[in-house]
Amino acid sequence: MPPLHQPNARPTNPVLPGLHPDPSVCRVGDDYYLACSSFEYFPGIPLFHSRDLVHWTQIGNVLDRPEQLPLSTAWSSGGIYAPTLRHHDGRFWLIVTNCSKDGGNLIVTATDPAGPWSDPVWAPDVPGIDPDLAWDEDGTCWCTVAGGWQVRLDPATGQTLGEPHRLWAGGPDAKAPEAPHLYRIGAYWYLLIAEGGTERGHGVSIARGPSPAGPFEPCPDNPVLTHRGTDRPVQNTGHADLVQGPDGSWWMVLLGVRPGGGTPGWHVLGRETFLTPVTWVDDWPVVQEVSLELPQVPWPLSPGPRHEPRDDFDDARLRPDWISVRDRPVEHCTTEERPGWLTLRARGASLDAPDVVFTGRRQQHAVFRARTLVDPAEGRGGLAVRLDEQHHYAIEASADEIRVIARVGSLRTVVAARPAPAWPLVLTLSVTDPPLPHGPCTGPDFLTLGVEESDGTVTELAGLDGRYLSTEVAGGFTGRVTGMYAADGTVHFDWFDYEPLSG
Ligand code: 6LW
Repeated sequence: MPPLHQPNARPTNPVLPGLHPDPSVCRVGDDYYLACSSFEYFPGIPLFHSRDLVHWTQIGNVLDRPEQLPLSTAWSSGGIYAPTLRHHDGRFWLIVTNCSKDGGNLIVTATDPAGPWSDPVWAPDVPGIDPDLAWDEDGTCWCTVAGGWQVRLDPATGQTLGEPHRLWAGGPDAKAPEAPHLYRIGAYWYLLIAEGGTERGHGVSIARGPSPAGPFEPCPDNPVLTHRGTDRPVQNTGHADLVQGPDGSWWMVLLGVRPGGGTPGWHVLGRETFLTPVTWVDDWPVVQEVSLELPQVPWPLSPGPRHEPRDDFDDARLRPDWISVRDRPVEHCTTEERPGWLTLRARGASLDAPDVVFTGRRQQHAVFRARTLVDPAEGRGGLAVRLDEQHHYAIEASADEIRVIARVGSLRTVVAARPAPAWPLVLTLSVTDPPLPHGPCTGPDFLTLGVEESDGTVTELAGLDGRYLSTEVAGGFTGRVTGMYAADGTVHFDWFDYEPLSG
């Protein structure tokens, strides 16, 4: 099985495929660290390390304790939005919004970015989402949020100091001026923002001024990056952060999507993290268009992480890339009850319930195969591709039956059913290109759900169009997550395979 990035191959964009939006990056010496949004999933905020900006290894999750991450009132595509990660005064600082009734803006710190991260300090008076932290030469901390509002902040207590004031908020009539980041670069303070909304109109604009509080003069070439109205394969480019390499070169990380199929195009992997180089002309950044091929980085590439196709669930702790819906109490998800197996104990009655017991991993490849060995003797559950409560496909096993279930909006149907063969049994999912012929109405991909017979052959029970599990159909901010769930009783899983078939 190839690693996600072939160490010796030419590196490709996205540098973090799959549901990894709103990247925020900082460098400490030769090491880069990057954090992303995680919405309704627990643990929250995947944290990555890299030596070359191209190969990223997940070293943990910033919010990995239930008391840091109350998500019970977070709707799907609510929860954790848009972190800013910075290193200041010997510590890592991360500010982020938990968009839920029990949430708000919060700050956590760590000396080791792999954790542990502190308990949250809540900042209730920060006036919006997408908070940024920047410190000036006097040590004053400035917090800037979506809409161009800014307030001074004591990041140790979360207390705001003084009244919020409005800075620059993009071009006239700009939709959604958000994702601000403030930097001191050379003689100026720069305010980088996203505008146009996170859909096809997304873009990146910038302004500069003499102080962190402005006044800000917009760049005459705004937007400095947008793919709106182009036929480039990467779309929705925006929500960016800047970082300088040790050699003085500048780089932008940003989110983008890869729509597939006919018109209007559907993206299924969520918003992904891309990398693109930046040069400076007249003290304004010039951002290279984002391609699927990376320009050569001016340093040797590191080997990059190896991703084994199989998780045997032999470790007591789950790998950091496993995510669960809203929480993961040990009574409902554990590898210790039946050693070498993942045991899921149902709570919500199905994948449609907000308290579903589901643990999965982000879909990171256009074409892949997943398999799991399930023991449904004490319950009902199986293998699912989830976008949210209303958009998922699943193959579900009970002691006597196997069913394929499709939920699309308010429509829920059992697509196929058959008696269960002897269990434990292997459930399979393959995601492939849509069948030929391709036309303007062809979907982005095709999902086949089936069961492995004792001789290893796969009996396909259903094939379903992938468009219904796309962001353009489901709405929201996330992407597909593939994994295991329990809908009733207790279900055990011996292993889970995720094998990219290309990409
Ligand atoms: C985030 C906003 C955005 O708050 O999407 O693309 C929102 N940008 O900045 C959720 O990820």
